[in-house]
Amino acid sequence: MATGGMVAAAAIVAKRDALAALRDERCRRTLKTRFRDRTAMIELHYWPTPNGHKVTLLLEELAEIGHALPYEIKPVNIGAGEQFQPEFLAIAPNNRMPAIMDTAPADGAAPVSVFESGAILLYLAEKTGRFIPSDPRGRADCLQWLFWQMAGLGPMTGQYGHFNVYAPERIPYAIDRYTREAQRLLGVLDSRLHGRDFLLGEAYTIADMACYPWIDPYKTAPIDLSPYAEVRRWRAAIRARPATQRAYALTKQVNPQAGQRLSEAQRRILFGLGNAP
Ligand SMILES: N[C@@H](CCC(=O)N[C@@H](CS)C(=O)NCC(=O)O)C(=O)O
Repeated sequence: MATGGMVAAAAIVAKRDALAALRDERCRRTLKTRFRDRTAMIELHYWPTPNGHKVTLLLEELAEIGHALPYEIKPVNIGAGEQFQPEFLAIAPNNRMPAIMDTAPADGAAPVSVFESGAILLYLAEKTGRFIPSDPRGRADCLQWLFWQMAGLGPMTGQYGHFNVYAPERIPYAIDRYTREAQRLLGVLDSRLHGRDFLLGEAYTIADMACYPWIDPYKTAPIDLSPYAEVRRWRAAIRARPATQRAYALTKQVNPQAGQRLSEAQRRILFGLGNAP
């Protein structure tokens, strides 16, 4: 009887210790999360794709010049349909990443969320006063190239990639159309870069950061860059920047499968073929 009582008491003690350990572990995790959240000013909802890279290019450049905006990556696995989750849609109603949440906006009020990569670049450049000219002429120049990328280079090269890499059948008209359009835009960029280090001249700006990831982004359908010597020179200069190296190094950390062929399930999710969650 006495032995039975001791066994029961020992079981109670063991259970109590286990519960205490669990509580400690929960507390430790909560503190860790809180600590992380408190130091990260920008939550970056991101997946390593050309539009995602634009934002990490800027955040890493800011760190490089001593104006770091501490950021925390919240992965949005677009191949798994995470862009359709209600919490993400609440800040990015277009169900596309990237998006950011600025938890320390300049006015000290509630956090600010921004979607669309161009708007994010502009928001962060204005917040820090870096990588965008402050004079009205320079600013207009920067904005026209930023918008050119958002409305032209990005979408046209994206369609080039879609019809060359992802389309289930070969559609010569679409391939021709977007190849010619991508080439035309590369020609425009090449002319602009003639006699200039970067799009605006000597200064590297968010306009360059928006364009860079969209120069020949498809390894399995490379665009022939040989006619565009200025683009190649400019691209090599950006690629060599330490911030660029760090931004692109995030690719495999966030998505170890980056660069692999899409599965059928991923294609259905990404191309709106009816299986989005
Ligand atoms: N114009 C948007 C485009 C963003 C975009 O297309 N993001 C892609 C990845 S590069 C995406 O989230 N795709 C998810 C989907 O297609 O469902 C921007 O520049 O932010």
